[in-house]
Amino acid sequence: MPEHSVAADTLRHDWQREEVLALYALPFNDLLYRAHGVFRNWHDPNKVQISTLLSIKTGACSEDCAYCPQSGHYDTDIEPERLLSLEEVEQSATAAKASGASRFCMGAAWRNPTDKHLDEVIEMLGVVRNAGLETCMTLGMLSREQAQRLKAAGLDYYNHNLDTSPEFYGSIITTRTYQERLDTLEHVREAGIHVCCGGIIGMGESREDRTGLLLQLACMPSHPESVPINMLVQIKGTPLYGIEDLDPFEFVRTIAVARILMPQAYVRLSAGREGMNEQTQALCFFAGANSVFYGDTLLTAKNPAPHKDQRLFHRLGIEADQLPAPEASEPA
Ligand code: SAM
Ligand code: DTB
Ligand code: SF4
Repeated sequence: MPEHSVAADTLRHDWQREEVLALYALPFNDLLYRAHGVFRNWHDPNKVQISTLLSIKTGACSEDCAYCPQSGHYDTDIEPERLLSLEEVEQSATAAKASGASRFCMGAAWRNPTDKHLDEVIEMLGVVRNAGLETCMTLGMLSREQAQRLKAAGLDYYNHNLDTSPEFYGSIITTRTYQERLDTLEHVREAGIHVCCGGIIGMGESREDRTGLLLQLACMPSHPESVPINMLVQIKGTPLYGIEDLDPFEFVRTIAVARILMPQAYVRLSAGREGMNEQTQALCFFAGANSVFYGDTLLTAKNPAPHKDQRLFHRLGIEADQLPAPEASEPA
């Protein structure tokens, strides 16, 4: 927290459903004014943290997450791939560092890693740390022992999303329970790894469900250090393909409410930026988003091209980690 910001808002873990629904129901300007005030109290509003993603093991996943192009249950255009080699990971990490990212997040399409997988990803961790990057992994469910092994190997963050409210969850995923997700999050927290946990908006859930997700996050004994708010990326072949688009203002409201409930967290404007115009992204940054994924690809889906992001940040006067200034000759 910057020194000037003796926070007026205290960290609360007892948010009530009615309070959160009332925030959502505020006139848009009132909600953004309030969220932006909280944002300024806790953070430099002109700074954005950037993470780069790498899919270290793609596709053929046993889970049936209805949004996911990597689920083996659906016929999507994803070509399954084996676990990447150490050299491939090293190359990507070096490139991410050179392009200005501060954190490198490795994702695997697993329900959970086996202990052998864990040996392999722990080697990858060493390579990424050597490249001078903070490390993050998202590998599915973890046992208590596995979380401890990752901590001992120097993992900084673990991403494991709740995705939606407990009530809506069953219509999106049937192959693992909400409680199993909460258990993994507890193992990660207990091991002393920073928690990255959020969800997906625009899956046909109601505002009650968005509220339910944010309540779960905000009522944890410690708020996640990082809260990714993903806009559903609709992928052909998945059950959610073709669902009605969410009003972008409702997405901005969700960022604003997350910022108010979890003042200290990095709220990440995550997947879905490629389908979002720059004005909507700017509103998200005003409402309190202070982290993004940077690089041409997310795990498998498209993300804005780096030169576009550099231009956007430049136009908004936003400083993003160690990103270079945009080249005058870059295409718009
Ligand atoms: N397999 C691991 C797991 O599910 O825990 C880790 C990788 S998984 C792809 C990481 C997260 O990406 C999911 O929890 C989900 O929130 C997000 N995600 C996947 N597909 C998405 C999509 N089409 N749109 C938005 N977010 C998506
Ligand atoms: C998160 O919340 N979003 C990222 C990251 N955590 C791992 C993943 C988004 C995936 C979008 C679809 C794809 O690229 O396959
Ligand atoms: Fe598998 Fe993760 Fe995709 Fe679910 S979100 S299908 S667990 S890769």
